[in-house]
Amino acid sequence: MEKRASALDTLRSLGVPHIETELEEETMADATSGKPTVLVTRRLPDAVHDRLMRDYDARLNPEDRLYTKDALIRAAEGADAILPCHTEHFTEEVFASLPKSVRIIANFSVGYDHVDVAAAKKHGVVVTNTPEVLSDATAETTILLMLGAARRAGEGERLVRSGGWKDWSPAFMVGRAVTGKRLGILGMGRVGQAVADLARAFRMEIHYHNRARLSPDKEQGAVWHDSLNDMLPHCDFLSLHCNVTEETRGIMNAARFALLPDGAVLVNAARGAVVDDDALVDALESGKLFAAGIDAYNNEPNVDKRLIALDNTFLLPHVGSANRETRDAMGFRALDNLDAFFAGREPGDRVA
Ligand code: 8YV
Repeated sequence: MEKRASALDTLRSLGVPHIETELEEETMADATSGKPTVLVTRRLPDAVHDRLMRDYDARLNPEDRLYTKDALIRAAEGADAILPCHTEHFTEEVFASLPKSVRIIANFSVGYDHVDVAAAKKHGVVVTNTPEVLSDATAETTILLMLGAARRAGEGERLVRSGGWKDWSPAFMVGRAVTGKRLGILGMGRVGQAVADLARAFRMEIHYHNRARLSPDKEQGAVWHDSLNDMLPHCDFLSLHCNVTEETRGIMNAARFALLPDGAVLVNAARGAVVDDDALVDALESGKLFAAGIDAYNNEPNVDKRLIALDNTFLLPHVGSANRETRDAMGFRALDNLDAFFAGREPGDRVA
């Protein structure tokens, strides 16, 4: 009991948020057991939570509030690991201030552009991600965005809900066909390939740009372009699935939108950072793009107001992987990585 009180006092004095909540019991565990302590930044799916609580001493965030940088650093005091999402940013500055006790960051995400990998290496912190398990979910979302943008689903939904739907005619709310059109995929990794699989059901002609050409069994007849600029004129639909790197940041700029056929549709379920928003808005306003379906934005969750104001955008709130099965699998994958690390093995999904 004494130990419990002093641990709570320590955490309070460090300014760790949520300490007055029902989580005191769980927060306490790390002061009393020999299990590794994991700071979990966001609320996890129930099944993942249960496994976490069984195997680790967890510091949780029951209110699921976004940590500020300073609160995150304070909350990590004495923790052995952090299990964050893409909502927390691990910059050089954060790594420099993180307690030395933190030896691994096991992300609950496949994307890790929120982590400065070079800084992690410099500070000797291992970083893992959760590949594979969310490819199908993200591909489903991509098809949803493609159809939603092409068939004006957002506009139609808003019209019905607002009570503004008054009439019907053959000219009413006409969109673009998806079936049989050309789909360009930028980044033909696991998600890009899963999107191509689904798009084949729409008899789409698949083009892709990737650093390396895929083997014929993976390519399945898709047309490889060794340069993005060469691919763009062939894209009635362009879907982005590349990682954010110095090379791909803002890769869809004004010059590249200009290379698309008139009336093309852009889909982004990857990261906002690969698109230059000014160029995107211009292309949507001018009609160069018929529409855009977007799930990932610059400066999330503060979506560019110009994208919100446009009728020809179909917008989702970064829900690419948001189904129960996938979120469970992502959490288990993050825990597998922690388990391996604390058992002295190499985590399967190590990226730094
Ligand atoms: C995740 C994603 O849900 O895994 C990713 O990279 O973009 C999403 O689908 C999210 O990032 C969880 O942190």
